[in-house]
Amino acid sequence: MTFASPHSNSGAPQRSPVVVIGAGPAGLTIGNILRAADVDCVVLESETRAFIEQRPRAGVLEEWAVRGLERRGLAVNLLERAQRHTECEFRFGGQRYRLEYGELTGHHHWIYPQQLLVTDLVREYADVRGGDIRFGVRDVQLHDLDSDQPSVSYTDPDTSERVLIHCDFVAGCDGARGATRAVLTPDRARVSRYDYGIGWLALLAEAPPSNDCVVFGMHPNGFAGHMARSPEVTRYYLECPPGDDPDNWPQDRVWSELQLRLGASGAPPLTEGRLIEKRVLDMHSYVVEPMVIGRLFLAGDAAHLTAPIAAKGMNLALHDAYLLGDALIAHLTKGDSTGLTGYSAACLGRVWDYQEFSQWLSDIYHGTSSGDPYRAGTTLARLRRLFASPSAASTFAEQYLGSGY
Ligand code: RFL
Repeated sequence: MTFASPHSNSGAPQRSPVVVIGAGPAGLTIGNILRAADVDCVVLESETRAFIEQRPRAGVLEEWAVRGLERRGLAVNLLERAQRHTECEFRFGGQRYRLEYGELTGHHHWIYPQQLLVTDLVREYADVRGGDIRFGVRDVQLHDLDSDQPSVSYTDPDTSERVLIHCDFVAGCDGARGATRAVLTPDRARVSRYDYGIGWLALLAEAPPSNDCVVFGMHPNGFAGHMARSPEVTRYYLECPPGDDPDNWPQDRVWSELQLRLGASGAPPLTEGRLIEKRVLDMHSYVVEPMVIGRLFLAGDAAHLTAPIAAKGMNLALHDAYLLGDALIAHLTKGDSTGLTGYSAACLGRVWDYQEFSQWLSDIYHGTSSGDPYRAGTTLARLRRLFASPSAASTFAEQYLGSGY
């Protein structure tokens, strides 16, 4: 089947070997890899540069992912400014339990807010490597993906004219709600979706971290999480009913519930601050298989969403980007298609591994508040095992760091 839709072109059609849709971590990393090899591409982004440079999301990066950025000359600021984390803390039954995953594995996490990484990647791509990036584009459409002459069209925000770009390949890096969703018809790709049936109130507080590491609180009222982002800003999560209204959570209620769910003997109270983000996430995940549709190669959240349970999404986006960037260069500069042919399978192994770990961790986070005494009992047994059995702790550490894959 050919995915084609009528397109008009107000100006002369343009041409670029690769069109990247979306300037998130995945799209910008691919753009940078291509530019470093002198392969031209156009990055199309629906938001403004200022907006994407300030959009707060992830913050936990795995060591292998940062090494990948470093190898490609993309981690200079990160390595200067990011914090290293080697431990996490579980709180349940009023007690604190420390898991020293750095000691167990020799590996660590990096904490670096996603918007800073995006800022670094845009600057490197557009200002240093001379890459073509077009912000504020509207109504992106993909055409003729099954031919060897695909194209992408969009409406220019300044002239309101349609622009058509012919290319060899399209990199679909436009996240969970982008234009590439329209291509995912059941005859082209299988989308496996998992709904956790719970909500998380995702919060950003103008307050310094209250602990020197990530804290997971398992409380009968629901899960709560604490994650450092910077010396001034901390991310918190509170389990809530799916579809809950953030207005049901005024500042006072948020802080009293966080203090309660994250409270434990010997733990100082949380440092409170103004809430600068408050949104409800209906926790779900999905995986698109295959991640290739004709000449469209999906990467990052466009191909697989991982609920932010185990902080895996941005790491997976970078993994895809490394593989796709290198495979496109091999094809376009040496005629070697091995990487492109194996791309989907090479990504999906890690994707499913991380999906499984997120699901396992979700059971731990939410078992004690499920209202089901049987689930609460097995959850507490798992938690106790994590701190009684060195091999259980090592397995957790390896999966949490993504170092064993
Ligand atoms: P992004 O970052 O969503 O970027 C997609 C880009 O595409 C643009 N776009 C379009 N452009 C053109 N035309 C269209 N039709 C378009 N539609 C969309 C968008 O504006 C955007 O700029 O996808 P990418 O590159 O795949 O990166 C994925 C990550 O952003 C995501 O997985 C993480 O943020 C997930 N995540 C976390 N991942 C981690 O690895 N560690 C974490 O600690 C972590 N914490 C989180 C998270 C996600 C969260 N939210 C938003 C659910 C915490 C939260 C609260």
